[in-house]
Amino acid sequence: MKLRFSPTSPYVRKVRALAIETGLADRLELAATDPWQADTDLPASNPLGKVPALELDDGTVLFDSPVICEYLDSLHGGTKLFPAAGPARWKALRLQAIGDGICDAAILRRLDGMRPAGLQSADWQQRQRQAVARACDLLEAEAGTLGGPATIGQLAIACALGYLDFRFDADKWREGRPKLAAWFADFAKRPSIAETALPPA
Ligand SMILES: N[C@@H](CCC(=O)N[C@@H](CS)C(=O)NCC(=O)O)C(=O)O
Repeated sequence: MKLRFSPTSPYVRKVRALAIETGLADRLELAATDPWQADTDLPASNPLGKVPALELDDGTVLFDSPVICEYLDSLHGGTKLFPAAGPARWKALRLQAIGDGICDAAILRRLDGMRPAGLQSADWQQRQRQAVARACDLLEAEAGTLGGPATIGQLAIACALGYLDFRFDADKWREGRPKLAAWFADFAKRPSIAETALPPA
């Protein structure tokens, strides 16, 4: 299997973290792909032009990261990171949606901030900043439920918080959110998170 990846993508990090958690990392061939390069061939694999994209040996290409993660989770016989059914499944998927949503909003804000000054929208960036702040507030309120066996939910949250550290360190998301900060400090010691740390910004 070939994983098309960018080293700074929090969604790619989530996939790689899941592969480590499930013992599948050795089965992933990593293919560096810059989705923003003008002549990239990425759209031939993923018409949406985004990483991660997972090219299977039969030619099938899977995207986006939740689909790739659930596919990889189906390949091993150990403890599943996607609970099969019931409240545990919805809890994990909801957490994944919060984590991925934080990344979505943070990336929209960053992309707008990279446009020429006259084309940027302070309102748009503020909207995304507030979405991230509200999601972090929710996680602080629910921090007591983040313990227990790791699922795709906690992996997604950890990758999202790592991305905030990487791109929006100045926002200091830990301020006023001591429980979430403590949970992240502990969870980030897992090899799957430590070994996939984003490069220096
Ligand atoms: N929902 C997608 C988001 C993927 C995504 O936005 N990837 C970014 C890199 S972090 C990308 O490839 N962006 C290129 C683009 O938007 O054209 C997922 O979970 O995989």
